[in-house]
Amino acid sequence: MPDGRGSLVYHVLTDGKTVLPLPESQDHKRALDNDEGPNTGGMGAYSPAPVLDHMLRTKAMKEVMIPAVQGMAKEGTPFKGVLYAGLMVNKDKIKVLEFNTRLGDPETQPILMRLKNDLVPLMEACCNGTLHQHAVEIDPRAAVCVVVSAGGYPGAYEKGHAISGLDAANEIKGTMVFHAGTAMDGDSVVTSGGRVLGVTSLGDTVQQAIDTAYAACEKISFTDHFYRKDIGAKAVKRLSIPPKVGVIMGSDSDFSVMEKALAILKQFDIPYYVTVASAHRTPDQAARLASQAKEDGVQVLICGAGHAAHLAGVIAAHTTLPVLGVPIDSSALQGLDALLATVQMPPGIPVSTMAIGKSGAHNAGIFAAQIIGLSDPTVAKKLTAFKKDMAAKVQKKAASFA
Ligand code: C2R
Repeated sequence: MPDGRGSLVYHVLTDGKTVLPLPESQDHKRALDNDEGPNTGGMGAYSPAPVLDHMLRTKAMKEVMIPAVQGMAKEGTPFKGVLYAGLMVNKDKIKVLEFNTRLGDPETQPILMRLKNDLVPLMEACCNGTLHQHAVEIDPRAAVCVVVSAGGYPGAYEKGHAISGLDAANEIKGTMVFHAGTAMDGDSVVTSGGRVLGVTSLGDTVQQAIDTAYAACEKISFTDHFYRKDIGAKAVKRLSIPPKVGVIMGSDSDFSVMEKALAILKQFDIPYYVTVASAHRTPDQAARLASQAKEDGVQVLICGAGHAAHLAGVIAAHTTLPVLGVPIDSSALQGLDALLATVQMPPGIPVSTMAIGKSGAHNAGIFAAQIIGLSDPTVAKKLTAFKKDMAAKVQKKAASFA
C-alpha cells in the first residue's frame, strides 16, 4: 500500500493579496519506467494527484501558499504572478522542497487542460491587483501528459527529425499535443530539443486519461522517439486502495474540526474517504452511505455533526459497522446539543460518542485505528509506538519542571 508519501507540484495565482489555487500536479523525473534511469526535466505528469487530498490541499494553502504570499507582501516586496511550490507530503505533514516563480513543465500541461478559465484575464488580474474579482474554474476530470522525447535524452540526442502523426493525435477527443522541443523546417514540424512533445489527454478517470494519452502517443512518430509507459500508474494504484474508514460530516462547515480525525488516520496510513451527508438535509443519501459501507470494505464509520446532531444515530441505524460520533461545537450551545443528541441513543442503536470538538475528532481517529488494529498487526504496532511516543512527550514535560 502507498504510505502517504509523495512529492508534487502546487501552483497558485496571486496579485500579492488574493491567492487562487490551481489544481496540483505530479510529475515523473526519471527517464525510464518505474522511476529508473537518469533524472530529466520531466517525462510526464498527471492531475489531480491523489496523494494530495482535500485535507492536504487545504493545509498547503493555509500553511504554505498564503503565508508565503503574505510574507513577501509584509517585507515590502509583494509577489504577483504564478507561485510554484514543490511539496513533499509525508502522511499528514507537508514540507516545501522549492519555490519557483513560474509554471512548471510538464506539470502545467495537465493543469491547463483542467483549467476552464481563459488564462489571460487571470494573468491580467494578477498584474492589476483585481484577482479577488475572479474565481478559478476547474474541470473535475483527470488529465495525463506523456512527454515524447528524442532518443538519447537526457544525454546527447539528434535534432531535425520530421515528426508525423501530430494531426491524428490532436484529433483524439480530449487530447492536446503541446510542443516543447519542435521547430519548423519548411512545411514540416521537426524535433529541436530533448523533450519534444507533451501529449496530454483528459479522462473521466485517471485510467481513461492514461489510455487516451497513450493512444495519442501511438499516432506520433519520429526517428528514435521514446516515452515512459507508466505515467499515471502511481495514481491508479493509490486510487485502487479501498477505504477502511468512512468519515461523514453533517456539513462542510464541520471540516476544520473533522480534519483532526483525518490527520490521525493519515499518521496510521489508514485509507479513508470523507464526505458530507445529512440526516436532516439528505436523509436518503445518508442511509445509502451507511448501508453500502460494509460492502465496500469499510470497517468503521466516523460521523461529525453539530446542532441537533442526528447524523451518527441515523448512520448507525442503517449499518452493523461500529459508528463513532463526534459532537461539533457549531451552535450557540457550543456542542452540548450535539453531544446529547449523539450520546443519548435509544437501546439497540449504539453510537460510541467522543468528546465535543477537535479533541473528540482526534480521539475518533485513534479509536478507529484501535478497532482496525484488532485485525491489522501493522496498525496495532503503530498504535503501540504512538502510545510510547505520547508517554515520552509527557515525561519530557514533567522533566522540565524538575
Ligand atoms: P451548516 O454550516 O451547513 O449550516 O450546518 C452540521 O453538522 C453543522 O454543524 C450547521 C450544522 O448543522 C449540522 N447538521 C447536522 C446534521 N446535518 C447537518 N447535525 C445531521 O444530519 O444531524
